[in-house]
Amino acid sequence: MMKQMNPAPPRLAALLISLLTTAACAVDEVPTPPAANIWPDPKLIQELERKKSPFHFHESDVPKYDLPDPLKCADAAIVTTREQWESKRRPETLELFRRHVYGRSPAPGKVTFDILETDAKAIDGQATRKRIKITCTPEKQGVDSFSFEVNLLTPNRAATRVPAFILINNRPIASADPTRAQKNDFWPVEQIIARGYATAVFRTGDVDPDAAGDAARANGVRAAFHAGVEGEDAWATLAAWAWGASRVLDYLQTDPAIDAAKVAVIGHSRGGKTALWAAAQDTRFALAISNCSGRGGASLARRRMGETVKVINKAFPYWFCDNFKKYDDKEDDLPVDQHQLISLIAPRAVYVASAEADFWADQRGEFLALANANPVFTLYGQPAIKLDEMPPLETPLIRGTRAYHIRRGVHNLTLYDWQRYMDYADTLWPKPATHQ
Ligand code: GTR
Repeated sequence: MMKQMNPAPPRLAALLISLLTTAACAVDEVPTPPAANIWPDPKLIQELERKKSPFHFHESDVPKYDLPDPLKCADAAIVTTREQWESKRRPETLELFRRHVYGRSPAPGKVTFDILETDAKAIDGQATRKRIKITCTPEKQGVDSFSFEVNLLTPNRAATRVPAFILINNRPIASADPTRAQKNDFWPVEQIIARGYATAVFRTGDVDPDAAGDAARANGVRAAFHAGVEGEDAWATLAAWAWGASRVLDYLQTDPAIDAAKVAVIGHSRGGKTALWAAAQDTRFALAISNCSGRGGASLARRRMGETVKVINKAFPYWFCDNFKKYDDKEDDLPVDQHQLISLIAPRAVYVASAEADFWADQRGEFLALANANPVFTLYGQPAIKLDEMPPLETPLIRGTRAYHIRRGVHNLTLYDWQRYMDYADTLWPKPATHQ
């Protein structure tokens, strides 16, 4: 187990930051973040107290916990090189997440694409929109194939292949409408295209219904692809959606407008959990973006803040594999925690973001999972993130291939978030000279 440094409680941290920054100002005149930017605002805590919120939101409620060491192998050997990580502990870690958390996904079988519609003058002529049907046929003969649709918008002014963001849309079509009849900052396509990126979107429910029960399951990909993936570690809905994101990437690899080595997978909340699991398994994703993903996403389960394992398993019993239910109220028994999920993405890029008032998702737990992935990222020469350097509001922390911000406001995916993600992508993937 890794020694878990206890981050300073928020008010103490605020005081320390203000003392330290005051001292720094006296010497260097370094501008300090206004006190109002320090998270959490005590008023938010008071509001939760007033409402008698039944979940834990005080830092003092976090139990003492030890995180599994991401570099420690099943035979107790400690990984010291990238090669050992990639050949030994990374596969072991993936297997633990498959077996205990998200379940085991099947191979996609034969994957084919049909362009159902092309509009070369989308968004006032700024973009080309394609609607594509993706069909996957299991290897086993006599089994039904499964199809779902994705929409892709690419900038018309691009002179070369462009990077793309795949949005996993867990909300109604109005939140991410490819026709742009309805506009919503959940998917600000106009801005994405204006900044020279392509973007694809698919709806989670088209891959696997976001509902419990056999009737729902019968309408999803898990009905067609069940052979070899049954039992307590069979794939569940989040894994099915992640599998869908990989199929979208299969298509993007064939599209001449896309630079498939520069594809980000992004999701909000349940979509954010999915984005992380997709990128953990599928190393073709160059960047994973977890927006307010919370429990089962970026936040550390062992902190038991906000939504706990038991609560999420009760509310959404079909999101995780059956084995995950064994950890209700037993977070310390989990053989992995979410810093290891983020470690699986190393050295590729991961951006984790939280919202100021989203205590249910455990904002600090999200930051700490990112920071506690240090041992694996540093194996690749990436800089470390200190456990006590959670940044002030709307002050992104960029550390090599990891980034984090906490935005003002509530649980949502907003234009502010997208702007920061694109700013970060700009640094990862500088625009070629030919690109206007
Ligand atoms: C919440 C749930 C979270 C999160 C979110 C969402 O109700 O408790 O785990 O996934 O929904 O997807 O909107």
